[in-house]
Amino acid sequence: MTTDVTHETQDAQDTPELSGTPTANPALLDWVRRTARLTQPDRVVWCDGSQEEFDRLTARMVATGTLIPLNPSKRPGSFLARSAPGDVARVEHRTFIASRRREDAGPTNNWREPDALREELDGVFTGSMRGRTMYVVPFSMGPVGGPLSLLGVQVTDSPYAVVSMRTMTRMGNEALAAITEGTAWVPGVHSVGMPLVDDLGRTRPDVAWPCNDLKHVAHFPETREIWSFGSGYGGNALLGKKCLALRIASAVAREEGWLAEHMLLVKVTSPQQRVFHLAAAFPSACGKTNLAMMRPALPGWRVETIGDDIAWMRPGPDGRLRAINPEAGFFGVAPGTGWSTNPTAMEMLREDVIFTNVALTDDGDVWWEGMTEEAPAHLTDWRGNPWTPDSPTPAAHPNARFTVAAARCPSLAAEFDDPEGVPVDAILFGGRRRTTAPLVAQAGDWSQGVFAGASISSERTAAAEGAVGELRHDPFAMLPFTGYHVGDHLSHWLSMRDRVEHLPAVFSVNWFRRGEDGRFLWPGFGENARVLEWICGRLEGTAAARHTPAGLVPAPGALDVDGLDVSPADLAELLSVDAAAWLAEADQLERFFAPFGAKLPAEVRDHLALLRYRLDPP
Ligand code: GTP
Ligand code: SPV
Ligand code: MN
Repeated sequence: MTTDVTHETQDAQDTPELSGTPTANPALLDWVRRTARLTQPDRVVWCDGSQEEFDRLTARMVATGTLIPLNPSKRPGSFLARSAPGDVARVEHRTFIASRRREDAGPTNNWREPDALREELDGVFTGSMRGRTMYVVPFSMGPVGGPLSLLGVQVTDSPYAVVSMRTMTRMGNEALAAITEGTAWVPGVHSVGMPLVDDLGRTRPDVAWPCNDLKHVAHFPETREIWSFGSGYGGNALLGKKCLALRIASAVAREEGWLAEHMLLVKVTSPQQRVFHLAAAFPSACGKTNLAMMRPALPGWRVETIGDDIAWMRPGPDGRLRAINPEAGFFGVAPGTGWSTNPTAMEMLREDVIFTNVALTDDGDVWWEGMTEEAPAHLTDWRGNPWTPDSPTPAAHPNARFTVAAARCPSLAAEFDDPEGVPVDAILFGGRRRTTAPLVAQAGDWSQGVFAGASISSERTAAAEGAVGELRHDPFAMLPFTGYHVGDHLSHWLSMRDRVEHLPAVFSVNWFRRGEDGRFLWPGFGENARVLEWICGRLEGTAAARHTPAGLVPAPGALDVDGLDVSPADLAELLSVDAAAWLAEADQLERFFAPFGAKLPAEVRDHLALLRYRLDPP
């Protein structure tokens, strides 16, 4: 699927000398100039974030085969992108944290010595944009100028990254205007790593999804820089998201006394009109988008969306933890999203969406596994091949994604844009566990809550390269996203006790428990409102609980299962804490914590001992 690219000539500010640049910020100009000298693009374009710019770029990507326009009568304003088959997910083994001291990156990150990494990056980025346009993309994570927001500038040779950044961040002129001389901003250099002109000056044709087998997703938390090479996939290429808003921001947050976390953020209103704000950390593809957009199955309850992936939480002047969603859009998992599981998302996806690696229907619409119960008789799969329900491979890639503006979300809360954020009442930690972890358990206090966050483990999903289904520890659902030592992350969480007067309550949840026959014991999705009701009841002091070694679970009758098709035996299993399984869990945790060494907070070690003591009193 190679397409010859006619070289773009219609861009206005198109000389590498940067004539007519829309900023006078010398540091920014100097950085752009140096980056252009290194990567050697044909031209440099400053992005303004306008609709005209978006239309121009998408039209060009349609012409080059990067985007397929969908049928406007089915899916107006929408496009399908098909990535290269090897560029479909985050590349954790090629994601690097560079710090002068190895122990500042910790045992769970791929550490690199900064000078050595810089030299390596200089090599791969030299001439990497030859024959292409380098776009300069100014953006803000969080409302521009907000007290919890951060500014960034991404340069990229990927127009797909540009239009995605426009949807996912506050991108363009307003952000650029905020980056005045002396203002802090995070630079990010991104190249798909496929120059169109080689060292000898020979040209080669472009392809629909350029990328490189060699990938680097590199972070320098000490100097607050990002360098990403070789991939066009979201988490590797949209630098505002995981690279800035989690890996760099988590390090900034540690220094400044706040939290940058892999969390959804929702506003929950009870039938009595009591309002609660919940933040929840689940690993990738484990239900954040679903919970963030949940339509409660319980009458009178309302869930409104603030964020579905990232939350920044700072101690507020009111003594509470105040949170924003730093993003401006949703980059969500398509498979499994259907009218029965997430009708809000289905409505949100009616128009103005960029889909990546889903299947194409014969009438120019999209389809993925789980969208409808029955698959269409014929499709074009995510690789561009004919597909029928008899085909041995899925029609959509399991990590196929949609990119859509938050404004399109019908359940978006009015507080979404509030630069001051919302006060967090409860934090939920969860994973995908077929056994062991109960449906819901409350931590006795903040310290036990930190232990619960540190103890998350989950079956691996398709969101990152690797074996799907394998159980792995994923503390705070941040294993691939913390920009510093994981043990310091635990200490930092514990230290919030000294910074926040009214701390949120902490709960663990698990929607994924299965019976011996393999079926889910809990119906999940909208029915998870029953768990939220119990959680809100705990906050109000009205819901009853019983003690288990793993925390407080609903007392008999305290969880509303009225009208639910869950047998008493299944319910008992869902709320059970099996001593043998939990002792094995404790052993695994001890092994996981061992490489943290002296960085494992004593308090966390004590909670592990206490867990064992409660499970098996001497
Ligand atoms: P990232 O965007 O990768 O960070 O992930 P996410 O946590 O937002 O993932 P998402 O909500 O898109 O999770 C998608 C997967 O979780 C799909 O396979 C869903 O079907 C499944 N899922 C979500 N909620 C539930 C639930 O309550 N029960 C069950 N059984 N599956 C669920
Ligand atoms: C995740 O993998 O957790 C995502 C998608 O939210 S990505 O932005 O690609 O990391
Ligand atoms: Mn995520």
